[in-house]
Amino acid sequence: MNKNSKIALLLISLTLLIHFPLLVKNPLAFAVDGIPDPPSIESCDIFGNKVDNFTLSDAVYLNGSNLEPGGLYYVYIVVDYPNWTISETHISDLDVVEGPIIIDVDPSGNIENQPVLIWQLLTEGYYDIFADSQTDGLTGYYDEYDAIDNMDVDDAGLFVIPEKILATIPFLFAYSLVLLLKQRKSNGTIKKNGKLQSY
Ligand SMILES: [Ca+2]
Ligand SMILES: [Ca+2]
Ligand SMILES: [Ca+2]
Repeated sequence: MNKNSKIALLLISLTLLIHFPLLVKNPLAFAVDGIPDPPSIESCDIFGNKVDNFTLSDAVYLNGSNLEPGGLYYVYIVVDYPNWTISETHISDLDVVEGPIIIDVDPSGNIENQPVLIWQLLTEGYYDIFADSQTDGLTGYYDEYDAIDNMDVDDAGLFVIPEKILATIPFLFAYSLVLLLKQRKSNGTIKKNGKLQSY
């Protein structure tokens, strides 16, 4: 390859490098233009930080976005449901543990005064959250106007465990680490004066 060809190749490469992000981004930007993001809800703490693992003494709060502006929703905490299907899943398919909690949506599509408290006096288990629009779509059915909190922890939107288990996890981890180090030490060898010696 002569010098000019190399320079040409370099220029083409640089041009592609500079424009590649635009080439990738533009079709996507075009595809999503005008299509609003789907309604969304998420379990969180009192400060609005996303939380998926709770203990029995915690309280569950909810954040929401892209909901129907000015709309009204019924929110349910349900036992983790694996088969959410648009237009098919009905409230009678779900094991409701809390709700309906009535929430209002502000003009921006967020839950009014979020985060809002949706569950106290928790019980152990894996759960999803279902926000069923009462002002759009089919009430009682999960449809495209609704939002669910799902698939954060395995298949569930959140889970609740006793404090004891949560406090035990760091202890068990530290204990396992000590055992592991002890094991390695008792099986280990060191190099001393060029020879491998057990210690
Ligand atoms: Ca609905
Ligand atoms: Ca689920
Ligand atoms: Ca969640």
